[in-house]
Amino acid sequence: MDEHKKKGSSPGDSQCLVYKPTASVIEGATLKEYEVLYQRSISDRLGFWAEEAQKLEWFKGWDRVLDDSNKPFFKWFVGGKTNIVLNAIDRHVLTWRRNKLALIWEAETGESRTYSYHALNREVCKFANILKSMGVKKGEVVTLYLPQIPELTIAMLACAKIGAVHSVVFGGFSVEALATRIRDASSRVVVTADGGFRRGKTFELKSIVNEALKDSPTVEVCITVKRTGQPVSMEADRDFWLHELMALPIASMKCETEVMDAEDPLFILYTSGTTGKPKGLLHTHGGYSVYTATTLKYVFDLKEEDRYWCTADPGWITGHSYLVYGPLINGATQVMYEGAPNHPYPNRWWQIIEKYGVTILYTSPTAIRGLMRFGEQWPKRHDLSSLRLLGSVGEPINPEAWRWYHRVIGGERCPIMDTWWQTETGGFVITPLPISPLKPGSATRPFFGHEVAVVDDQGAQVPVGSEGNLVLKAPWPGMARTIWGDPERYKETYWKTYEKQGWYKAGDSARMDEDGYFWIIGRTDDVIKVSGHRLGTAEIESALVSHADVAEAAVIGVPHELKGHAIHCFVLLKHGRTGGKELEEQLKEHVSHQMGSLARPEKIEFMSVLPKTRSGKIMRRVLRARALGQDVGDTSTLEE
Ligand code: 7RM
Repeated sequence: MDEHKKKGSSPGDSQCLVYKPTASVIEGATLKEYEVLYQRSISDRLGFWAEEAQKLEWFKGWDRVLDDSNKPFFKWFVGGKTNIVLNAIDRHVLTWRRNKLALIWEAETGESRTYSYHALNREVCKFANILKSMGVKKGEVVTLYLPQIPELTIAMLACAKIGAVHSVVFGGFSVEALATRIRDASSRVVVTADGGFRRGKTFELKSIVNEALKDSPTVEVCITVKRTGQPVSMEADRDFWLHELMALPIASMKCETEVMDAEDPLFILYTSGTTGKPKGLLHTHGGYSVYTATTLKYVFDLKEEDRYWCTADPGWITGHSYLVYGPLINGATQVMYEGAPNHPYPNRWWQIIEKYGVTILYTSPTAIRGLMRFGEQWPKRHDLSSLRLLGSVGEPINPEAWRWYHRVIGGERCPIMDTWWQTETGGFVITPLPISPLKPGSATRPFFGHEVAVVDDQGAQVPVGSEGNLVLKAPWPGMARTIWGDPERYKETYWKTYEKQGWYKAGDSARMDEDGYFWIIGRTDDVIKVSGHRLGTAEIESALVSHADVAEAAVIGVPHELKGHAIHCFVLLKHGRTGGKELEEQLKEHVSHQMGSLARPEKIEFMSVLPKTRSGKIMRRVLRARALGQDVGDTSTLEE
């Protein structure tokens, strides 16, 4: 056994080895005093965060680090004035970093572009001036629906710069999902592209926007990026091509960064919850800047000379925090790639690492499992020796995938940062640091400033090794402040269960082992992680019910080897309709069209009755047990 692998313990994995950091990792790490700093961050939480916040630029310093007078609506750095763009761009272009590469973008097509901090600033200013010329005001929500191209990053920064609030809708979502989000945010302006490229084909965006806009009365302006050149229909006085606007004198390269209160909204990002419509989680300029910058710096030990690559799409929180804001605030050089990992061949990612000398790779278990399937020969053909750190996010990583990632991609020298966090947390919460001893499948221990526990429904700590609810005991700067337009729901969803204790309920179940390491099991609500994408059963169900033949539907997630979880649907047809192969296909197509192909059901079962409680709630637990061939459990509340 290698020196750095020691036998350890973990629930459910008797073969568990503990991977100690190699000498070179310890040597290179900025931070070696984890215990000391962690203890300090707990005993003087506000002092710790104030010290980190001081490393950033502020137009004006804060009066109070934390205002907790109106729990759970916490405020951070109260009285402080900043703008995330002040830290992500403005402060860099005043130094030598103006000529440093901020972004290296490559597309599946092989096309590539690079932006220095200076060039990024220029594009952001121009875009910001275009938004202003369209009448975009501070505090107004602009919806962005774009493929993974630099214009998405630029549009996000342009909104932030002028104090507008961006709402990015993942380009993989479709008509209904988009329309719901535009309506909830009451957006007046939408930014999109004609389409995008994936797996050698083009996909449509503008035509989906056009369809969604029929149901979105608030939208007055739609700006479109010409990406694929596919024909699209443009409406006079509403639709504008970005490149035409960029050529106008209004798109000047000079634009002042708006002075924002630390607590002013930066963005909303919709995410799925237990029931009903998706929740627009709100993040703010001050706390979110401090949190994303600090977590990324420590966890990935980010250095000036790194080439950092986060494979996430900016349409998800991982993209917001660790592809757009975190890396830019830290002045990093990063790679952004548009396309599938295995197109045209399964070596696409390994080729990019070699070509650009990537030093840090941050991706998802789904991607790793998918690439692992093609065998070691694909990564073996490339020189991956530039890599020094790896990351994983989105779902629990199974130990087998972890070991493959560690051995084949990381050459046994790169520690894996398995980062547990959520759209709601804004950034990492449970995560290793490069110097942490690692256990494959565990996100290890809480980040600085966090106290995390596994408790029962009453809030009592469960015994070591037992399953329970994951709670966060103290506020942190990156926390979502509210749900857009629905503060009650924010309170209800996250803070109600442990109101007495004042703890945040994460909605995950977990175990803690005797070393204080956390093992995430999965969601306790009706959220499904499909290939790391967060989907709600409710939205898929309403897509199904919008089909003319469907009376009722229930959706569950079942374990899937590659995707983590897959979508299974149980459908009750309207009187007189009969199910069959053809209708099953039709319904799958219907959900894809309404929601996006990521929500395409794996399986549809036609039922004559759905299990319900006497009060009429569908018992998904019963369906799940049935689908997995398990004991159905207590069904005393089940109606006949
Ligand atoms: C970052 C992100 C949040 C949910 C969360 C968990 C699951 C995320 C991990 C993980 C085990 C991880 N935001 N999750 N990271 N489970 N290990 N390292 O994914 O809002 O889209 O989803 O994802 O269930 O509650 S998210």
